[in-house]
Amino acid sequence: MADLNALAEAVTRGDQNAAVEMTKAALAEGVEVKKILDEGLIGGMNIIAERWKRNDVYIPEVLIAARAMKSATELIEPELVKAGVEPAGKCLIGTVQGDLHDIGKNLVVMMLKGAGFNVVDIGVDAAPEKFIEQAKSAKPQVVGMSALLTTTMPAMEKTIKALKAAGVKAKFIIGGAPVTQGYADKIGADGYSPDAASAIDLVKGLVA
Ligand code: B1M
Repeated sequence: MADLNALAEAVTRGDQNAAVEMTKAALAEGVEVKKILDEGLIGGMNIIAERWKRNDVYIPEVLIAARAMKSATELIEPELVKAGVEPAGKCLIGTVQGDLHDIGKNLVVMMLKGAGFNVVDIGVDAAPEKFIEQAKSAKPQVVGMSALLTTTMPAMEKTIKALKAAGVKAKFIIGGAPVTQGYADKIGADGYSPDAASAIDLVKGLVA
């Protein structure tokens, strides 16, 4: 019988082959796809997120866990669509204009996907106009901005102002090494998180 705890364990170990094989077996046994996703795959990513917050694991372990989760999720995506399983929420994320750093942003995207969110990633060096255009078509509940340079932090304020002026109804969150809660408050962001694992809690709180 399918063991979803073992699947979660395989994800936390970053064991891509085991995660894929166990997901295939669970599907073949007729286990509900939402159960495979929630208890097996998201379950595993939740464990790794908690370990990362406690500094029990580091970025490479998170990346390989996310890779295992991604491969297994690809198998169940068509079934999820058929079953009409709703994502936990929708987010749009990009690195702001002038900034090419995307390692942290990509981690945030992976962790959110791991937590069951539908994420639209608009890449790096994203101008306010790009955020507006993509937000208008994707209609996310949360728009996230990443910046790694002190010189590109002001682009976050510019982007939030432009999104608000364009009438985009979403919560705006920011992050990146030089960013602080004080800066988020100053520029009118709805939230800030210091790392990708706590970004999940932040986004969950904002969409609740
Ligand atoms: Co750049 N770089 N870099 N760089 N780079 C830094 C940021 C720097 C601190 C290095 C230094 O001087 N000590 C410095 C910035 C100084 C400053 O502004 N105060 C710097 C500089 C100056 C530059 C250039 C200007 C260098 C040059 O050309 N003269 C140039 C700028 C290019 C540009 O963007 N226009 C540049 C270029 C590059 C590379 C292209 C070579 C490369 C980026 C590759 C890539 O991202 N694909 C690079 C790298 C790798 C770094 C360092 C070494 C590492 C950054 C990183 O990936 N960290 C960095 C020095 C350092 O940090 N030690 C440095 C790991 C990552 C997981 O952490 O991104 O902080 P981080 O993300 C965290 C959190 O911040 C948070 O969650 C993540 C995971 O926990 N988070 C969010 C991030 N975004 C979030 C969004 C959220 C929530 C949380 O909600 C939306």
